[in-house]
Amino acid sequence: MRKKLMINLSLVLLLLLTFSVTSLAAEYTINAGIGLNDKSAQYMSLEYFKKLVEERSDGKIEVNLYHSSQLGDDREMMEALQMGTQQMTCPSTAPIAPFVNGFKVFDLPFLFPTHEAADYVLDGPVGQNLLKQLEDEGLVGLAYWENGYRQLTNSKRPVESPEDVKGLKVRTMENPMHLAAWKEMGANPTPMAFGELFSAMQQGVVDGQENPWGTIYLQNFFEVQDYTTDTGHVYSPFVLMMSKQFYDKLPTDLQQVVKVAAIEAKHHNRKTNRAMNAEYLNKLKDVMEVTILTPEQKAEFQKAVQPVYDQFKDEIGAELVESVQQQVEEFQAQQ
Ligand code: TK8
Repeated sequence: MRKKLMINLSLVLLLLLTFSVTSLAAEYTINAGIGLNDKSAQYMSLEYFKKLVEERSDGKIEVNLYHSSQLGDDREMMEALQMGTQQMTCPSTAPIAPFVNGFKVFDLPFLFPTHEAADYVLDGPVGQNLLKQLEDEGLVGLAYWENGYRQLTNSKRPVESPEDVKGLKVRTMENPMHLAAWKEMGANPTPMAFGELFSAMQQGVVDGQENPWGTIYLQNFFEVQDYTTDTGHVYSPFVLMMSKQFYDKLPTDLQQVVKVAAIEAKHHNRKTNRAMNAEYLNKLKDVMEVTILTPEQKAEFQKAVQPVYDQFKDEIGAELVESVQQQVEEFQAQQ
């Protein structure tokens, strides 16, 4: 009995020692928050980022992950980074627009014809220059990750044309481009933080929303939405970003560890997200009425939202809009 007690005691001591050594080794703590839950590709890629950073910093940096808006909504988390009370987040570009106006360009409808065209522009000079502009706002843009093509869901009726959208109360991200696009189709759009969305649909405050297939499935939106349509009306990038206050405190070698891990996790994220979105569209066919638009039907949506370009071109910056469109054409010509 006495021997057994001694063994248990030494085990507890060993555990305490290990824990204290690990926490002692961490000189820097990154608290990273996102809005999606821990089944999302975004969270899986953050786990991969965490692994790379903790290993390559020899434990000098520890990364704590918080999902499902535990640390606040996208805007609140970006403000926390500016204040230095949180170290990382990964919002869609849409809520970034109030911080750096140029990010609005990525929320122009039907801007990117393919994932690869999006990668080409985001990883090219235009996308990278916008990331650089975040630094004036106390944010360090590390890499573009992927949210994906946004698809409409609703609880009222199948949607095959812009006509079917008329009168639908559609939740949008807090971004004027999204509001304008749905107004052009005759919907009643309501901007709302992601964390409030599920209960708003459940209570009928909104009839519908739009997000990639992975989000629609993994956040259980199908429990409160009966119909979905592959509108694919906007390609949403995520921006993995860090508090500049925190980043500037890191020694150069650890800044490099973070930057390289963000890029490696970007490739992991795009690959995982694309595979998951294809898989979850199939799963949604078992739980929702899925409308797959013909090319002619999709062209009707593109035509309906075209006025958004004229409405916002000057506000975004005509030169920026034209350079992105030119880069897309350049990429398409190489295919
Ligand atoms: C999650 C959001 C979400 C976005 C939205 O934090 O708000 O609908 O698509 O992914 O960023």
